[in-house]
Amino acid sequence: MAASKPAGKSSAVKTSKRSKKSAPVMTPEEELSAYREMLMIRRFEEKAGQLYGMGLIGGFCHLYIGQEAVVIGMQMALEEGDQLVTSYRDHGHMLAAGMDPKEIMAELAGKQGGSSRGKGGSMHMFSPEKGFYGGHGIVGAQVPLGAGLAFANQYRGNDRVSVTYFGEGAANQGQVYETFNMAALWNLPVIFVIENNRYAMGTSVTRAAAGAEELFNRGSAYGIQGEQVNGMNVREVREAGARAAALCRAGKGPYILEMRTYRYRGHSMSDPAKYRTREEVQKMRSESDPIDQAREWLLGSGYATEDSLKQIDKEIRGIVNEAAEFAQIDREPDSSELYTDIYVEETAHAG
Ligand SMILES: Cc1ncc(C[n+]2csc(CCOP(=O)(O)OP(=O)(O)O)c2C)c(N)n1
Repeated sequence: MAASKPAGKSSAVKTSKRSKKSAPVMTPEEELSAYREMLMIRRFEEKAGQLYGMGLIGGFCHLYIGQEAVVIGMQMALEEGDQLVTSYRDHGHMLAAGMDPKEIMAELAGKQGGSSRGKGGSMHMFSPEKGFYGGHGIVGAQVPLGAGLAFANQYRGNDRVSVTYFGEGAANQGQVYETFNMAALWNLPVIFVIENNRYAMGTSVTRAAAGAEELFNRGSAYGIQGEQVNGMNVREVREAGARAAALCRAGKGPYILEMRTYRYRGHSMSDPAKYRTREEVQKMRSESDPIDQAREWLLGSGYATEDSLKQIDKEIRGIVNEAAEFAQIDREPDSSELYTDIYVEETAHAG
């Protein structure tokens, strides 16, 4: 753990690596629910990858496979009315927030039943009613937005917490530090979740980030506490998330959680991934997979059987297949939609 000097208003800024703590507890129901939700993201993303390969999804598409425990653990730590905002690697966050898989898949395929009526695609979906504020393609741009949500909550005097997700690559962006400054100055109830999946597009974190081993410590100059979390373990994520949310609700925000995680697939759909070995990916999959860990716990403790887990998988595949079918048969947006929901000069389409 790096020694961090007291800074700003905090008399003692505590930053730490907590991954080695004793295993946090979840009830069997919670464990089963976490398993189901993570599997939903995994199967959804696998299907999205297939549809992309078939040419049914165009443009950018960034899959979340491998990182499922982060958003599910965090979501389990939140309460109704809390909010989240993230980058373009956003399908898992939308599912975790409770958005309809059909709407998400249809949006990926550019269809009118999509959540942005087929005009936003993978990186631009929103659902304020579910607390999901996007889906942003500009690296780091969602970070000030997340602090803005927190400011609004504080201003309104409600008890809400906003969770702002960004990658370890985005953690090098200047606007992140402007945001840290304001968030700390005003004690905003925001949790900054750095999803450290080790690679920003094609660059390893160790090549691009100074102090790559301790990104949780990046807020210490502003007096922001942080900790490192095993982001491959949904229990540890949930426990850390609950701790961070409680601090924020007690007026002691902001807080940084650095989730150590891993993406199994390429950065986007066309990525030769020459920056890492197949063996590295295989090792993570076989030794740290978040869904396998939950599965083993459920089987080992007798709260599930091979058959009951197969049944869950079958149900989830059914939901995902239905979403994929809908995305294929639904219509493209009408051409009259070209000029709705966008900023456009009135004369731009005349004549
Ligand atoms: C301001 C800006 N610069 C560059 C890009 C191109 N770009 C898209 S994703 C990405 C890597 C970001 O990596 P990270 O923040 O670690 O997130 P991850 O993709 O690993 O989830 C880059 C450089 C962009 N979209 N926006």
